[in-house]
Amino acid sequence: MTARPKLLITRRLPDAVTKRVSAHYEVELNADDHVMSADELLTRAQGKDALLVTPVDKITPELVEKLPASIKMIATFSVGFEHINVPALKAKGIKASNTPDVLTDATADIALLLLLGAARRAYEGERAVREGTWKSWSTVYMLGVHATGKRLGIFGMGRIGQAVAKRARAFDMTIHYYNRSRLAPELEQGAIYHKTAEDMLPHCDFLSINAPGGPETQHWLNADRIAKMPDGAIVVNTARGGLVDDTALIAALKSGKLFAAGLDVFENEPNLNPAYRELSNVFLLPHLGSATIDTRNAMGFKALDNLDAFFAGRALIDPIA
Ligand code: 8YV
Repeated sequence: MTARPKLLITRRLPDAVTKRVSAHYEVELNADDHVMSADELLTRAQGKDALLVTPVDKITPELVEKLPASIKMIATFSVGFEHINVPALKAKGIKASNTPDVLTDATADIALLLLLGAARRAYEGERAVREGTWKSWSTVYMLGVHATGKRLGIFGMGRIGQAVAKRARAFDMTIHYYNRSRLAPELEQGAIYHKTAEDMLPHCDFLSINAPGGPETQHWLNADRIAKMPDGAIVVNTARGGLVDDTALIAALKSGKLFAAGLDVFENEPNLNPAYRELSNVFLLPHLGSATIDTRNAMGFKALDNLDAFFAGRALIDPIA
């Protein structure tokens, strides 16, 4: 029997995934699921053939430089891979994969939940009922923004953006989008393409952010861009916190320029800008985009499918390096 590949798994995996991986690999697990420092990761990577990481593990050029030569493959349990320095991996001949597709629906579902939750003041309403401050029905109590029939702008029309559009169509929303390249008509499905994001913003009663994170999109939604949106618009972010300039968004939520926001992701998670906690017109979730049992199992299995392919000498299914 050939030796089983040795794998360092940096965070706890769903049980079904741990069971499968343990049957085929010699695994080192992170028993208490803490976030490993770069030093710990490097120490525990000694003697391993591959790493299974998540976005909390920062695979920087410095870390890649110090990785033991035995590491040949890194699979990330995520679709986003801005935490992985791909050029550094390529330079060292290390392969890498991510987990696209399987989390598209779950993340788009959360975007709609945030869109509706922000528009209809779900957080304030929930709190009023729970805390007993709801005294009587009234024609003018806790009025929100009507979503059906409004215009939704999507920044980043990849798989998740398209799945958000599909759901928004059920609310008779008109879809506007900005993407690096225009989609084919069968994917566009009548959505209105804008050559620049700036052209799209005045049409956004709602804005859903669905573009990848990283230096190119850092603080994309800033004060200038918010100023281009209609007054009383609503922002939803299920992509990466770094796309939003928190100071600008918080100012717009405070001034009433924006009616509300729904956020599942934050810069420096979980240490979000504390001003968000003080605002009642922001609907906050702790990065739950892909957090369903089915989806997290599927993400784990996809990461393993890629590792299996690599160790069987086949091409990766979802290569990023
Ligand atoms: C995950 C995500 O919750 O896949 C991604 O890029 O942001 C989320 O779906 C998380 O990153 C799991 O590792």
